[in-house]
Amino acid sequence: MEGIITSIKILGNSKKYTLISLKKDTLILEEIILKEDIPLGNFVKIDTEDKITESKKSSNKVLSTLKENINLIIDKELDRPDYVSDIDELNQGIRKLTPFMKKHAKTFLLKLFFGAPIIIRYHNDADGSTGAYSVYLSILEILSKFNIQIKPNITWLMQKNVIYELGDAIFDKNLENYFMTIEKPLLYITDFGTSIQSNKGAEKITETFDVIWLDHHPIEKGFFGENFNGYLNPWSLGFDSEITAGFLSSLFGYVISGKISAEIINASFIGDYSKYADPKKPGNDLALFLDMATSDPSALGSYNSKNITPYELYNIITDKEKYLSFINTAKMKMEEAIEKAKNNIKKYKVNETIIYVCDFSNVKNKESKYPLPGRFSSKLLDVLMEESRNSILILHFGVYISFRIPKELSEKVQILKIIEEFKGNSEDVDSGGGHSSAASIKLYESTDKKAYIKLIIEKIKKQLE
Ligand SMILES: [Mn+2]
Repeated sequence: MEGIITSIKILGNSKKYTLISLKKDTLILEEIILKEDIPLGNFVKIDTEDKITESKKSSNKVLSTLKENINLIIDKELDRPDYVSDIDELNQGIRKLTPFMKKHAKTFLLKLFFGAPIIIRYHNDADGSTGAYSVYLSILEILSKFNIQIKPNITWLMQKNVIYELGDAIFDKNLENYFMTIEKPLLYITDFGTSIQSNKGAEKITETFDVIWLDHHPIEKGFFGENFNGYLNPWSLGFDSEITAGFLSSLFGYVISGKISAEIINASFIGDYSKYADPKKPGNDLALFLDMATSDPSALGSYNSKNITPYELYNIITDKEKYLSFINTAKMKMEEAIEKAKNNIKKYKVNETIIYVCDFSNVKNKESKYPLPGRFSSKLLDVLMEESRNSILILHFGVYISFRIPKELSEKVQILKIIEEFKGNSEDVDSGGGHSSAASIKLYESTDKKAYIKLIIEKIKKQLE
């Protein structure tokens, strides 16, 4: 094998080298693990017995020509017609998003081919994980298209909270200790972090990483991410949270590889309570499965109880029998929880509207992490709405209060406005946000939660009157 070394990964006392070469217009990527030290950027020839037969420094000219040529190959690959959704309204969004996606996809592919470390962080719910999963599938597709056998340097991290904290940035930057690469490392974030509380982390990571950040939460004033190149949010383009992160990442995956799955997109819409969700189309089971998988990775046999990677998901989803049995378990657990909630719920009536208040600790099965309150509250509201369309749900657990408001009421009941008002009073409220139909607020331990819920109900009542 021969090529230019674009990435060196340190593995104890040996190193993994990524070699790039171009034969005519064909991109060839190879990797080799050696004990020898070879400088980054060198052109090397290695014989069949893994002996280095030639090693010489590449001039800057050679390196920049290589990059140019690979960019040409990428441009050619990305030159495909825009994705067309069968949901008409979405196509406007797709048209506006696609040019940005193309720019980011180009960055992503260059990093991928050059063996730069890539960290992919996704929120631990059905939406965030559909995002990670679709990016994963598009990587598989593009590698197979180019007939590339090497394992890319990608780290998949599921994000439990909704903030990209300084600690996360420090953790990510630590990766630099294990790599020497021509291309800067890349952080890809989806479905979380659009908050001023992510500012410190975002500032820190952009010192040495390129960042692609696809989110759909309303943008907080003063959010640092808004300033940088790789940040993309439908809100900045005149759209809103109905375009989910799972959809954004699926579209990103399409731009990269030409492949996209309507089922994955629908699962993200269902998972995030988007108006584009269609319960009659495929996606329900996947949303349910991903929701359980991300709430409780150990239930799936994941070696890490805090993380589930897309390749673990892939292994289950493509094993029909296993996949079905997990779906059945998830359905059973969800139904159990719904029944418990129905027997443990308080009702407040305002004209035609019923405000339901549910204490999640009365519902939660102590042995199982699934269901998590977020998805559960969406499901519970669906069930409650079978009785009356005019239903609002407040579900609380620990220091969190979460809200589910049906679309038809979300103009009248402006929950984000109420949350913003409370956030002004920082003595009681730690953080809060979401979108018009699904939002939550985090109180401090010391805050009197019961009194706060009462206050919130009063505010909602006022908006309803
Ligand atoms: Mn989301």
